[in-house]
Amino acid sequence: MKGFKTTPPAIEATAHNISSLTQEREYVVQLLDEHLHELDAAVADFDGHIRDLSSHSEPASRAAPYRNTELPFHTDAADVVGMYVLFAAPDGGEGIFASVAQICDTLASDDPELVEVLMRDDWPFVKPPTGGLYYTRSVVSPSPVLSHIPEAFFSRGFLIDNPESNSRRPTCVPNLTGMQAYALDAFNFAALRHALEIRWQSGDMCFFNNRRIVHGRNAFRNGQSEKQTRHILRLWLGDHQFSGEPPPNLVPRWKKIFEVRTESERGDDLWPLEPAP
Ligand SMILES: O=C(O)CCC(=O)C(=O)O
Ligand SMILES: [Fe+2]
Repeated sequence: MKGFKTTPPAIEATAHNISSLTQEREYVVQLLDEHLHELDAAVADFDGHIRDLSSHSEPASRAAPYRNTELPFHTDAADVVGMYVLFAAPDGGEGIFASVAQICDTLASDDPELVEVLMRDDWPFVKPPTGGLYYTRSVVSPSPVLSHIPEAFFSRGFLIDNPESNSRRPTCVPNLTGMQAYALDAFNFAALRHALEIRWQSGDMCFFNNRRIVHGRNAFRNGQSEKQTRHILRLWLGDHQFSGEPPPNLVPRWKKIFEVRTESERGDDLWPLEPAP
């Protein structure tokens, strides 16, 4: 397996295809089978090793993806996300996916105010991309390239205090209003109603439009052997041509992640091949 920080053309083309295809259709989840092992090297180009590391040091401080607990619906920081399932869990760990447009349609027919609340620029997110304690922006925004299509950009950890996290929400940061908390719950329940659940098998690959699909996973239990230890490689891919810029507040974060680096800047920069303990 190679670990150089480059994005091979095959993967760049995949990001492009997913973005362009999902202009037409609600969403596409592409699964490839385990015979495509020649793609191993390409997909290993990223440091997103998703594994339960809670038995390593300081288990209480592990961020949610690196535990074996449920991950509620959220988006990552990318236009397209790729996942390569090195090993699936013998028990649980299914991926769950739901279309943001379908969720918003459901909310709009239940109570149109919910969509308005989600689209208002007053949600208090911690960890601003440009520093400071918090900033405000919307949870759902209209696509900059397809104005009627809603896109989502959020994860609950940035909006709600989590007693299990090592970075607790500072007390001076505003909490969600009652209406925001209600809208976030309603979003989650609507997503569950439309969810596509994927029971991963080792060797599966999946690429999806991270701006138009929210994702999560069920809790899982690993088995005894390495092959029964759930391990997913996660890629974040940018595709400005089809997706356009994210909401203005997130542009600095996207730029930092997807800035084009010259060959010399890359140097012998390597992605870690093992999950960090
Ligand atoms: O473990 C999974 O299936 C997904 C992990 C995930 O969503 C993340 O790390 O952002
Ligand atoms: Fe994620």
